[in-house]
Amino acid sequence: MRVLLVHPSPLMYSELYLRLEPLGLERVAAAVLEAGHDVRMIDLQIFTHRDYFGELENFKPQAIGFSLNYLANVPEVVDLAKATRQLRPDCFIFVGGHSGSFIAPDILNHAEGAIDCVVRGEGERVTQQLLEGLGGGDISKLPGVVTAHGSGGPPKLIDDLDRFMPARHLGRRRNKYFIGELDPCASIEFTRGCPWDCSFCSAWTFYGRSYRKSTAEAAADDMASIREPNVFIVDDVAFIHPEHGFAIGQELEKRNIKKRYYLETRSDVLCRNQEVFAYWRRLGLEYMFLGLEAIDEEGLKAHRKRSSLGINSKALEIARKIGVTVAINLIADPDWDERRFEIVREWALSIPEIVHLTVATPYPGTETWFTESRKLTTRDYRLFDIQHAVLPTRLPLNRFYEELVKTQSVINRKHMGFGIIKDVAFLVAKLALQGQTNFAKMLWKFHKVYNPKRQYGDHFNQVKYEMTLPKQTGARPAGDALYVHAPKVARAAAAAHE
Ligand code: B12
Ligand code: SF4
Repeated sequence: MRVLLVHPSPLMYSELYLRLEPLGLERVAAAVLEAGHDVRMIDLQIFTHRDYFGELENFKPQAIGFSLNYLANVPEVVDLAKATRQLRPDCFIFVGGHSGSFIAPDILNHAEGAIDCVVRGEGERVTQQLLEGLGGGDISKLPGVVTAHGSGGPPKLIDDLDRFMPARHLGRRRNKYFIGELDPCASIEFTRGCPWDCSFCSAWTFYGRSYRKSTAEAAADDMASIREPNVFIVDDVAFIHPEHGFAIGQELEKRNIKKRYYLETRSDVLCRNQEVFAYWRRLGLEYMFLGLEAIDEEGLKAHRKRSSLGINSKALEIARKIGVTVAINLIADPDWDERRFEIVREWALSIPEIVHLTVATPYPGTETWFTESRKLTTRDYRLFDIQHAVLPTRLPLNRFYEELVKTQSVINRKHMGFGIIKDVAFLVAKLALQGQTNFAKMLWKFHKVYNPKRQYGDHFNQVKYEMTLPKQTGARPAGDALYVHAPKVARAAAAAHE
């Protein structure tokens, strides 16, 4: 069967700091290839809608799978599915991915028949079964599959993370993937899931709070297949188990692999396992993303971060000692006033690290979707990108964005002092000589992307598809209602009954 897999367009954040390969889609593509199908992939972060329709003409796919990791992409994917249905009425159209998994019935409703099913959870194995089922089976009985006529119950986790290595060769114009000055940059996955349970995050609810690892050999083989000199490690929290990080590193050394790396981790993990991060520094670790989220104990508690200010500052000291550049994330609450923004600016200017602000956003899959007592001010999916305020702001909305953008640009300017500009100019020139211009373009785009008028104006766009409002109960929902993949206890009980 001819199968086309599609990643939707970039959101605001990716217009600026990064653009990364669709690793989830590449894993699903590997599984579809293994099942013997003819597969193509198109990434609309790089290609246009026109290219997509061109692909429909040329390739004439019999099945099309859209990746919906981000809520803000829902309207785009639903509209593309509707247009595709008009052009190719017999084509089987399905959707999968992180956010899609939490709102499957809503997606089917919006699509009015243009989407045949939503695949919840990990897509590799079930997509193989789905395509096989199109030959005559009842696909609505497959675990994780939701159709307008019924659902096959909760999805199953794949047994082996090593089995479906990303089909990177299906990606075109890979030189467009970058993160900051790591240009070009590939992505890799060593582990899946997160054992913590922060109230604003859906990484743990998606994977049923499980945490799985690939073998060190498979991780190193995957790395060896990457051509790019830079690699972003997509794990939610890198090196929770230090022995795993050491084992992968040793395999890389055996294969003489040298690259520059960017990873994400937690402060307490960095403090606890500093040796493994120091070791990776020697292997080429350059940048680290730390979600500190708040600069006061009250905020850390509200996000259920299970960390403390003491641990956060110790983590920053360790990163400085090791020599890794840290990008910090803080969550800006819509309730912030001018004074609060001022405090954050002062704090951010007092430390050498890069600080990013995201806006507190309850979304399906998070606990705050149910517990947040403030009413959402919008039902527009496109605003649920953690760069817009979807809860009532204490300041007038336009003032909130002015403060947000001012804070972000003041912080960014600190990294643009004269000495640094010289270094940046050197880097831009060096990359340009290698034909890489993503980083250079990013530097000039800040004011176009982070523009308070643009962000405020986004609230007045016509809304075609409205989100279903949460049943705000003030409490975490009972049982497994919060999860896509059932947590271990429930999985064990289900297996005992099988
Ligand atoms: C890497 C990553 C990114 C990369 C994205 C690279 C890319 N182009 O895909 C970057 C750094 C660019 C990024 C950016 C953002 N991200 Co992000 N990101 C992640 C992260 C950490 C890992 C994703 C990943 O690659 N996992 C590994 C692969 C193998 O898994 P996967 O993609 O989930 O794919 C599996 C399934 O979802 C499914 N699947 C996926 N696609 C498809 C398609 C079909 C057809 C099928 C059947 C199945 C299927 O099968 C795959 C294999 O099992 C996740 C957290 C997480 N744990 O998922 C957050 C996450 C997805 N991101 C999140 C957010 C909020 C963002 C931003 C909006 C942040 C911001 N500050 O603005 C931006 C916007 C991105 C954009 N679209 O432009 C949220 C999602 C929130 C939401 N509900 O919308 C997450 C869940 C983080 C969180 N803790 O809340 N992100
Ligand atoms: S914010 Fe990080 S540590 Fe907390 S649950 Fe999400 S991925 Fe895990």
